[in-house]
Amino acid sequence: MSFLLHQARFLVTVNHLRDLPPSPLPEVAFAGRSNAGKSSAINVLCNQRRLAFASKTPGRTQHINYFSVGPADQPRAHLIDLPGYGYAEVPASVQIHWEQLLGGYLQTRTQLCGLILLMDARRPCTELDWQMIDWFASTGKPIHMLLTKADKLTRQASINTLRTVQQKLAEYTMRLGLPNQLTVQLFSTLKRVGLDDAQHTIEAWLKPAHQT
Ligand SMILES: Nc1nc2c(ncn2[C@@H]2O[C@H](COP(=O)(O)OP(=O)(O)OP(=O)(O)O)[C@@H](O)[C@H]2O)c(=O)[nH]1
Ligand SMILES: [Mg+2]
Repeated sequence: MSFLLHQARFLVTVNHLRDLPPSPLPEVAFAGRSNAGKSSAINVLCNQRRLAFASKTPGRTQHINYFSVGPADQPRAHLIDLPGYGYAEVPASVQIHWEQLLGGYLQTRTQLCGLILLMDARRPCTELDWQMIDWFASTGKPIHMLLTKADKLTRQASINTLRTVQQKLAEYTMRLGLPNQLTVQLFSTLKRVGLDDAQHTIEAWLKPAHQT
């Protein structure tokens, strides 16, 4: 099942929308607050230690990083590590650049099949997370949320958080009359929670039927 993601390599770093690869291959992007665990999730889902650069320093990933998946001589798709948002100690000019890069990419990139939105399970659904949901849900494409670092919560607390977020998403889609395109699960790279479900979702999005 995870065969596709387990063949992955770095492709390119992009800092401007005009530099996005012209490739028509389908892509899945990973977004979330700075430090939410995007780079760590890409590494674990691709079964590699240092594919995407994970760091204790928030704001480490400041550009759009592309990874190719599938056989090296015949890549089948791209995974995208997006710059984290909500990092306070960043100059306003840099913050504005990030927002334009991120918003532009999410709303205009036709190759993008779906968004993986990572939120720390201890503080999910912040204002900026809702802004990402608003931007992307309007495209009609699916968002799958990972409640990361679930290992930091007790089992009961993580289940309660999952239910609360599910409820909020159901209310949101109903209020906006959207199809049921928002899903959520618990996730931990440390304890390897939810890897199969996340891989399955991504690979289902990347299947050829989704490339239209
Ligand atoms: N306990 C725990 N820590 C995690 C988990 N996933 C990531 N971390 C830690 O969280 C920190 C941030 O992880 P990154 O993957 O670099 O986060 P990011 O979202 O890529 O951050 P930016 O690139 O700054 O946007 C690192 O110290 C990771 O080791 C997890 O499942 N459990
Ligand atoms: Mg990162």
